[in-house]
Amino acid sequence: AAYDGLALVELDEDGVDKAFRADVLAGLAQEQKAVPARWFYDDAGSELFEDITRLPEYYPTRAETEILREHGDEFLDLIGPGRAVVEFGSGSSVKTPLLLRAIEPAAYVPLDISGDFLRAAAGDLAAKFPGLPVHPVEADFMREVALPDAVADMPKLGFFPGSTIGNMVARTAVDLLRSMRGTLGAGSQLLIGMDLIKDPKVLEAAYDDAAGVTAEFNLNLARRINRELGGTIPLDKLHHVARWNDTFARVEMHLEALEDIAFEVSGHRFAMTAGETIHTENSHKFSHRSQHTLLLAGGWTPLRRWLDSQGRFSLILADW
Ligand code: AVJ
Repeated sequence: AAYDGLALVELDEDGVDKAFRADVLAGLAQEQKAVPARWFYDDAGSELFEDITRLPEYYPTRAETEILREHGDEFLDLIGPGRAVVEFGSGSSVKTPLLLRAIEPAAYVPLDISGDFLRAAAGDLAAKFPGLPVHPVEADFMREVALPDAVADMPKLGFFPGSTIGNMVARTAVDLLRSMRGTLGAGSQLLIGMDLIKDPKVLEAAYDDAAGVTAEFNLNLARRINRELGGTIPLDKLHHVARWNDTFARVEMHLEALEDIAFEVSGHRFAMTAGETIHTENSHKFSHRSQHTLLLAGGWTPLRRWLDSQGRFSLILADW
């Protein structure tokens, strides 16, 4: 089952995102129903994710931001000035400036599949760093991307924060690391955020907060299916589940049917029995060793790891 993967937006005659419909129809037809996590992020979903990053239980954003704030001098020592920073994803308004301020880059190249997010983020950044050339590229970064000519001769630093790599199963994560290597080229470095394995209770709370924001985020996916794909999923009969899967070392999010239900999506009929779930997200967690193994399998040699003060999250610098 494909739980991840990206593609540029293509609409059909009715203005429906073709890839969204194809992913949902194929995913709901599987034995274990599943919808890829990338579909969480419509406008409402993106705002809910912003709310998640401020929850007391959701430590990754705060922990990674702390690392970026604390170690600027070492970033400058190990990365050096004059690199083109290529960010995989359109960038966070807090984390990206912390990195750019520390390392004195020669250019900033955000890559994102969503042109709207990309242009907004690039505009904000350019305003904060008036002298810095910003070259946004609208692209699917799961594949190798041709970077703008303007940065061709600059050494590159790839930046992939947030433990977004954790959304991918190992095979997809390795494919992505290898295409990043191709995109960035010889002599490049990669600065990547990776979350750590810890007490399953802490992990499950981070994905099932007391205020119910993550539950809303998860249910918003079903709401989006109903709105954009003419769905009749009964939202009040689904409930949010976050559970640690020790075999795969990941937190899984599911939408679980509270009773037997039947519904339609785009004219196709589906049924769920009580207790059956739609698998909506994987968030893989790592040991120090498994981080190295994954990076090495993707063609990257780890140079240095930083942890936050509570040892919950890591940022790793690797080179070609
Ligand atoms: C944005 C993929 C890093 O997996 O922690 C947060 C998304 N999902 N709460 C994560 C998410 C539920 C997040 N990433």
